[in-house]
Amino acid sequence: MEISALTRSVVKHNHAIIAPDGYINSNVPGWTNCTVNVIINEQMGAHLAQTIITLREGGELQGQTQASQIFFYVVEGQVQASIDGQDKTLAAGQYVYVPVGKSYLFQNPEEGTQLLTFHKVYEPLADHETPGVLFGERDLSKAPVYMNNDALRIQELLPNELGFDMAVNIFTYDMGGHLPMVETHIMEHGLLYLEGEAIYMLDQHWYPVKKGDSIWMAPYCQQWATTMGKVPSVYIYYKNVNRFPTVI
Ligand code: UGY
Ligand code: MN
Repeated sequence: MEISALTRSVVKHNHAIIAPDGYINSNVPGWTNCTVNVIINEQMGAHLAQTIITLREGGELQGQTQASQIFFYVVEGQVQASIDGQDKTLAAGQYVYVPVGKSYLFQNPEEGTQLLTFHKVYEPLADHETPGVLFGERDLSKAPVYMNNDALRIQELLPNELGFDMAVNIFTYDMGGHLPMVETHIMEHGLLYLEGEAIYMLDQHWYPVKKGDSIWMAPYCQQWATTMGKVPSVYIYYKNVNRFPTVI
């Protein structure tokens, strides 16, 4: 019997695990016939936002990016996207990066289509072009081995160019895969588990996690993870990159 007073979700000053059992829906102007769950935003102390959107029949997301760029990833289902005049049907595993100041429309979804979004205020860099709209897809053949460990593969979904101030990667851990060290770093992460189960260590706390769970890691939140069970664990994650590290 499940007990409604228990959850795996936690919210701490420098990290959070958000499991779907605690979702409460938000209304977002321009996003209709859908449920929106705001997983991470600045109210937590974060410098990114992450949402998960589930579209019903007739669901639509219409808007214009302002100060923030938005990365949209199709977790399940399919939907038609029109981004700044470019039209494409996006299915599970496909994504579009929408830079600042561009219009977007997602419409005619399959019932139950789930989208993940990452939002970050764009920081322009002198002498480097603001990135354009970019479509792409998950592809394990484009995921090189990470730190000489055959059980770990990372696909970078955005180009490694200084014009970009955010990265979004897909990290696959085969059975037995674990981070080769405890990471301690300035970059922040937002993350969604796409497959499997794992144990995540955050700020010296240990958490069992699985497909559907999201994690926020503030800068310098110490992190380590290992896969668990008989199938690989896979997550998609955000990271801020490529900008001067201090205002001092
Ligand atoms: O890119 C990263 O910092 C990545 N290795 N961190 C993580 O997966 N928690
Ligand atoms: Mn990291």
